[in-house]
This record gives sequence, C-alpha cells and structure tokens, in this order.
Amino acid sequence: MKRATRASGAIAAVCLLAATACSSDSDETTSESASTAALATGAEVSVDEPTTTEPPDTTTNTDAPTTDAPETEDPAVTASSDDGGASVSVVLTDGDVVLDPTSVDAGSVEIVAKNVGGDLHDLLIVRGDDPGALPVNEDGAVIEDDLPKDDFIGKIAVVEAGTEESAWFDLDAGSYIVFCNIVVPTAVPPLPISHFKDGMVSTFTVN
Ligand SMILES: [Cu+2]
Repeated sequence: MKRATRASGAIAAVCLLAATACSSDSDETTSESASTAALATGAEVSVDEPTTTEPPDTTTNTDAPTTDAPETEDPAVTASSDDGGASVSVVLTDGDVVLDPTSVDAGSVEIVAKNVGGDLHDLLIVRGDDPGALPVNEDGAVIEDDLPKDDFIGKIAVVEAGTEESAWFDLDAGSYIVFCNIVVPTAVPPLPISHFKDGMVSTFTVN
C-alpha cells in the first residue's frame, strides 16, 4: 500500500513538473503528449526510489508559480504616482510660468507642466536661484550646453498648447530655476522672441 501511495505521489509530482514545464509551451498538442510520457516514466522510477517521498513536497512548493499573480501589479506608471513624492504644478501661459507649490521636500518630484497658452512651450529645470545668472545667447535664450553639467536637471521637451505633460525628477535640497527656452524666429527684425527673455521663468526650492 505504501508503495502505491508513494508511487501516486510521485506521479503527481511528475505531473506537476510536466505541467509546469509544459505551461511554458504554447503548443497544446506537444504538452499533452509530453505529460503522458512523463507520467509513464515517472511511475516506474518512483517505485524504485523510496526517497521520492520528499519530492512531492518540493513540487508542491514549485507548484506555487501562482506567485506569478503578484507580478501582475507592476505598472511602472502607478508606482511612480504612488511613491509618495511631491508634485509641482507648473502652469505655462504665453509669457509666464506659475508654480504651485513653490517649495517641496527633497526626493522624487513630479513636475506637471500644463500649457494653458496658445503657443508651444517646453520646460527646463536647472539648479540655481538667479535666472539672470544663466548663460544666454544673443537671442536671449539660455545656452543649455553652457550650463554646468550638475546644474542641468532635465526638461520636458514639448508641451503643446492646451496639453499637459509630466515627468519625475530626483531633486536634492536647493534652489531651482524652471523656464521655457523656446525661441520663435521672426520674419522681420527685431530679434527672434525668446520665451525665457520674455519672462517665462520661475524658481522654487527643495527642502
Ligand atoms: Cu515658451
């Protein structure tokens, strides 16, 4: 009787193994014949080896691939918005950048840029507290390449009129300058219009 029990246990184990192995097999026909084959072989082998009493337990654990379920809740997006980081609303008008709040805690900070104007804007984040100290070209636009590498945090490259774009940035404590660096060429002089020069800049602090 014992043997019979062991054998069936072992068969169950083999079946489970076969099922597991086959589950990764997309071809149903193949998996059926494979498990049948394993079943037959498994019965013989297990009767000869008393030690096969243990494998079933192991197999039961292995059977826990049901732990695949938790994996389904891995939406990166949800993780970001749920990570407890601060969020700063940045409203872009044609000529101004309005932040709320203007002070957040250090860490992962979500910058939500909302373009309520009629023009295309972008949004750059640079470490610093004095917009007037940023390097600018003859058009009045900030020269991104001339910014100290560590000072350039990042940017939201395009925020179309009437749309909202957001991104997460890792911010240490300090002061930051947020601005639009779009330059609109003009057909006739005077010079092209720099949104930065026109006042699309603001600052905020990270504590
Ligand atoms: Cu702009």
